[in-house]
Amino acid sequence: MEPTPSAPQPIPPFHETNDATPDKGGGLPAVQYWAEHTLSPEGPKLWQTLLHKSACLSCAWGTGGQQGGFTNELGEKLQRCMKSVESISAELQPGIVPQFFEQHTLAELQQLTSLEADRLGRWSFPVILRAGKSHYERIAWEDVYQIAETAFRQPPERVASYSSGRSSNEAAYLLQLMIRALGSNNLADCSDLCHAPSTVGLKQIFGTGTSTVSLESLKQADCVVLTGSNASYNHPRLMNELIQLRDRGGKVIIINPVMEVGLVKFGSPAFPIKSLLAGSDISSVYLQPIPGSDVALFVGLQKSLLEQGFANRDFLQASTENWQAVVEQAQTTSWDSITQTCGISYEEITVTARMIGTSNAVVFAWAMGITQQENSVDNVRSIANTALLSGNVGKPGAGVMPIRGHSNVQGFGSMGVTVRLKKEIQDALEKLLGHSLSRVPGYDARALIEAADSGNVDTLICVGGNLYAANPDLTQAKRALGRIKTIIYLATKPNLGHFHGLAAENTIVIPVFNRFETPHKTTVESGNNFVRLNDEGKTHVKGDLISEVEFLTELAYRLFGTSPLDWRKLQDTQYVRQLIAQTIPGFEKMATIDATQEEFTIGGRIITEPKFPTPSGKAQMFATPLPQLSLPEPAAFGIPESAKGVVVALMTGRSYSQHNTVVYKEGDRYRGMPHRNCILMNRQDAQKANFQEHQRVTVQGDAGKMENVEVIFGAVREGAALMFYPEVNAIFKARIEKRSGTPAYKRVPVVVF
Ligand SMILES: Nc1nc2c(c(=O)[nH]1)N[C@H]1C(S)=C(S)[C@@H](COP(=O)(O)OP(=O)(O)OC[C@H]3O[C@@H](n4cnc5c(=O)[nH]c(N)nc54)[C@H](O)[C@@H]3O)O[C@H]1N2
Ligand SMILES: Nc1nc2c(c(=O)[nH]1)N[C@H]1C(S)=C(S)[C@@H](COP(=O)(O)OP(=O)(O)OC[C@H]3O[C@@H](n4cnc5c(=O)[nH]c(N)nc54)[C@H](O)[C@@H]3O)O[C@H]1N2
Ligand code: SF4
Ligand SMILES: [Mo]
Repeated sequence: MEPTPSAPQPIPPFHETNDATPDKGGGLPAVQYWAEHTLSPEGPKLWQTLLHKSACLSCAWGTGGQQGGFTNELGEKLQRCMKSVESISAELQPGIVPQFFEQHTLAELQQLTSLEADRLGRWSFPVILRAGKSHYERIAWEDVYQIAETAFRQPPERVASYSSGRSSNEAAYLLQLMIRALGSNNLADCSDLCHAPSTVGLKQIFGTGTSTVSLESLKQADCVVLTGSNASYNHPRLMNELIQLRDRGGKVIIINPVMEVGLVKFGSPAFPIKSLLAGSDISSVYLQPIPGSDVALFVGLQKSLLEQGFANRDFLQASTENWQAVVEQAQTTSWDSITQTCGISYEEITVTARMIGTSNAVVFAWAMGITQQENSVDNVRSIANTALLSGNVGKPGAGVMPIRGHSNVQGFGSMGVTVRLKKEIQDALEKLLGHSLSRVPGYDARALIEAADSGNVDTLICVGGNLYAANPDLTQAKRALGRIKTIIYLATKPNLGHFHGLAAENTIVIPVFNRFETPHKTTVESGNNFVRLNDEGKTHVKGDLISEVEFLTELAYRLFGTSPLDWRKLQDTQYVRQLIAQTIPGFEKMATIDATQEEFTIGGRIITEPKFPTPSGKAQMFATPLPQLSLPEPAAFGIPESAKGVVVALMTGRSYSQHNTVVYKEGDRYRGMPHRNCILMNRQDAQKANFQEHQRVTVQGDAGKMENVEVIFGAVREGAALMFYPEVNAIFKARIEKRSGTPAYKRVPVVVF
C-alpha cells in the first residue's frame, strides 16, 4: 500500500453537526468570564487570592506559588486561566449559617443537584448526622474527637481513608502516617479512579511512575502526541505550550474519538494579539479512533515506524529490554486487524507515524481517555512502546507525560497515600514509627466500596473529594457507604456525597480551610514534578473552620499520644516537612524550603539521558494485546422490543464548567450542549434509530437509565457518544482494569432509545 503524501487535515465538522458550537476553544468567552468575576463585588477578594502566593487549586498543571499567582515554574507570566478563577470563586462563597440545617431536612438536601449543593456556600462549622435523624446538627469539637477516636479504635483492617488531591502534601503525609500507624494500609485515593494505570504502567517500564518530562522539555519538543485528553477544558495552560510549539513549526497529533473544538483551534488570552481573537491552530492531524482502541492505533504506529525505517534500533538495543517482543507483535499483527480495531485508516496511521519519525523530540501526553479503560495499563504501555521504539525517551525535549488531574494528586502519591507503597518509603516509615508496618494489602477506591458493601469497613475518613458520586453505580456506592458505621468528611464545600454517602451510625462533616486560607505554609506537587510552596493565608468564612493538619494531628494525638512521635508537635508544618525530607526519596530539598523559599523539581523524575531507574538501568518493554471491542445488541439491555434503539460506546467525562463531581454551570458551550442532561451523538447513529436532533430519549446502561435526555449532534465518531459525570454514574456498573483498579468510565455500553 502506498501512503498518501499529505497529512489528513482536521476538517472540523462542527458547523454541520451543531449550530451552537463556536469555531474555537478559549477565546473571548474565557476573558469575559474573567472580567465579569474580577469586576464583580467578589472582585477584590478574587484578585487578592489570585495574587496570593499559592498554587492554583484547580488542575495539576500547577500555576502559581512563590513567584506569584500568574507565573509558571519557568517564570513565564499570564499563566492563569479562567478555570482557576472558577475554582477560587466557588471557594469565596459565604459560609453556611448555623440555622440552615435546622431549617432543611436531609430529605430536602437530597433533592439538590451537584450545582445546587455547591451553591449552598462553604462549610463553616462541624455537623453530625446521627442514625435515624432527619437533620444534620451542629456538634462541639470535643464530641467530634470523642466519636472519631472511638471509631478509629477498631481492628485496623476495618478502618480506611479516601482522599482527593486538593489538600497539601503535609496533610497527605500525616493522613497516611496516621492510617499506617494504626496498622492499616487502606489508603484509597482519587488517583485510583484516575491515573493509577499510568503510575502502574510507567513504574514497570521506566522505574518511575510520573511524567519523565518537565515544562522545559515541552519547550524543546518539536512534536506532541496528545491522546485521551481534553486539555482545552481541563489543563488550559498546556494549550499555550501547544500554540508555541506550532509557532516554531512543530506538530501536534491529537487522538480523540470526539473532535474537541479547542484541540483544533484555541484562542489563548496569554497571547492576546496573535491568538486570542483569531485563534491558533492546534492539531496538525486529528485522529478519531473507536473508544477504547488506542492500543491498536499505537501498535499500528509502531508497525508503520518499523515499515518506514523510523525505528531506532540502536537505542532499543542499548537502552531497553524485551524490545524484540514489541517489534515482533507490531510486525505480525495485520494491518486489517489494526485498522478494524481502531477505526483509523492505514493512510492516516502512515502519515502520523511519519510525523513522529521525522521529528527530533516527541512528547507523548495523555489523560483519562487512556486511563479509564478496561485495558488501560496496556494503553499506557503501548504509548511508552511507541516512544521507545522511536527513540523518544531519555533525551532532552522528549518523553512520556501523563497529564495529572487534581492540583496535588501527584503529591498525595509521593507522600505515600497509595496502596502501592514504595519499599524505600516503607522502610523509612518503619524506622520513624519504630515498628513494622502491616503487610495486609490496602483497599484502593473500588476495593473500598466493595469491602464496605460486604460489611467489612467500620470507619472511613475522607480528606476532601466525593467518594459517593465519583464512583460508578451510585446505588451501590450509596448502599456500601451506608454499611460503614462512621464516616468523617473533611471538606470545604458541600457536595452530593455529604447528602447521599451517609454512614449507618454517624456522619460528620468537618469544615476545613482551603489552600489559600490555611494559617500555616503548605506545599503541593504539580504533574510536572515541581514542588510549590504556598504561603499562609486567612479565610473570609465566619465560623469555626480548622486546618486539615490540625484535625489529623489532634486525632492522631488522641490515638497515639507522644510516642514515638509527638503528634501535637506535628501541627507545625515545618516539622512535617522535615519528616518528609527524611522519609520520601527525591524530597530532600523539603528540609530547607522554609529557609530558602526555593521551589524545586523532584530528584530522579525527569529523564534526559537513556538511563532509567530500573534495576538494569534499561526501560522494560511489554507487548500489548489488541483489545476485543464489541457492543451488545439492544435486546441485551432488556428494552421493549418495540423500541428502536442504538447501542453506543459511551464516554463519560467533564463538561466545560465543572470540576469533577462539582458542577459550576449548566451547559457546555464549546460542545453545543445546553444543559447536563444531553447526549452528544453522531448524526449517523441518530438516524439509525430515527432520532431528530434535540429529541428526548432514554439512555440505559447495566445499572439504570436516564430519561428525557436531549440528543445533540456532535463531532463524535460513529458508534460513540458522550455524557457528563457524575449524573451518568447512576446508570452503569464498574468494569475494572485489573492491574490498577481503575474503572472503565470511557467505554460504557449503553442503549439509546
Ligand atoms: N476545569 C477542569 N479541570 C480539570 C478537571 C475538571 O473537572 N475541570 N478535572 C481534573 C481531573 S481530576 C482530571 S483527571 C483531569 C481530566 O482531564 P481529561 O482527561 O482531559 O478529561 P475527561 O473529560 O475525562 O476526558 C478526556 C478526553 O478523553 C477523550 N476520550 C474518551 N475516550 C477515549 C478513548 O478511548 N481514546 C482517546 N484517545 N480519547 C478518549 C474524551 O473525548 C475527552 O476529550 O482534569 C483535571 N482538570
Ligand atoms: N463517570 C466518570 N466518573 C469519574 C470520572 C470520569 O471521568 N467519569 N473521573 C474520575 C476522576 S479522574 C476523579 S479524580 C474522581 C474525582 O473524585 P473526587 O476527587 O473524589 O471528587 P471531587 O469532585 O474532585 O471532590 C470535590 C470536593 O472536594 C472538596 N474539597 C475541595 N477542596 C478541598 C480542600 O482543600 N480540602 C478538603 N478537605 N476538601 C476539599 C469539596 O468539598 C468538593 O465538593 O472522579 C472519578 N469519577
Ligand atoms: S492550567 Fe490548571 S493550574 Fe494553570 S491556571 Fe489553569 S487550572 Fe490553574
Ligand atoms: Mo482525576
